[in-house]
Amino acid sequence: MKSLAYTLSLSLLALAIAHGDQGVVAPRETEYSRHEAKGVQQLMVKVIRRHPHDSTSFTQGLLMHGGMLYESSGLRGRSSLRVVDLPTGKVKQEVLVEAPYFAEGLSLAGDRLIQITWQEQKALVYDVGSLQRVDEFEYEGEGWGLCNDGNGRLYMSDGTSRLTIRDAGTFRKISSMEVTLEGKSLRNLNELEWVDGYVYANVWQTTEIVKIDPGSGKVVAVIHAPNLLSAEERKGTDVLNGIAYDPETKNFLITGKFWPVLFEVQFLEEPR
Ligand SMILES: [Ca+2]
Repeated sequence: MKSLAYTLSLSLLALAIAHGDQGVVAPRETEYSRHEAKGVQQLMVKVIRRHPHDSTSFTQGLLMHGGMLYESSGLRGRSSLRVVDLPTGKVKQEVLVEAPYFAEGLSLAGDRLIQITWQEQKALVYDVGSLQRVDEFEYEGEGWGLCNDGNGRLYMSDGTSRLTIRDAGTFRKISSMEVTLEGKSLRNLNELEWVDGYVYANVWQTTEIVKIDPGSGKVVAVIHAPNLLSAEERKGTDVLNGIAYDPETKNFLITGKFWPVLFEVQFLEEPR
């Protein structure tokens, strides 16, 4: 007879598969705990400031540009692209994304915003100033997260342990890479951000962010971000998702799906 834990883990797995990136599942630590990943730097989150965040936003993409926050919000029939004022959390500009598109990751390439979609195999392209849709690209597979290396290449996640590298102008696939933590494939890579030569990725269904060396695909640091929300704030929320970087303050901005708060943070070594 299978143990209860085994049955439970299978049930959780079935739930995760059934819901994909749309699922509403409580955050839990990744199977690669800090104890198992001894050779990897362990970082914690220091909260610098808390900003209001629209708790109706199912955050799938997040970036800073020109002092404003750009956010892609998901769910079929409710998806949108927003420009958000960071200190107030107010949505200054919004474009709705029609069904059947389920908006996911977001990145900036030149003066164009590229918003990928979960299962629709289409990237929607907008003029960053007007938010007018100006183009679209097709691709194969799922779309989860997207970031730009600032050197003509986009990195895209699809929920697996692979990142696809694409031309930022044409969206054509250049190559792909396997992301590993201590030699094991690390799946469920979600929202992405490129900062100072590294890819930062939310790991779906966990309260962890990983820092990836794009040269080797190896995780070089695990950032632990548990318990950011109070018990009261946590009600009705989904998982941690969304990483942006503010070059002005050199702080990271992190939030989650339906989270009422966006956290301005720094990643620091854990005190010993
Ligand atoms: Ca991002």
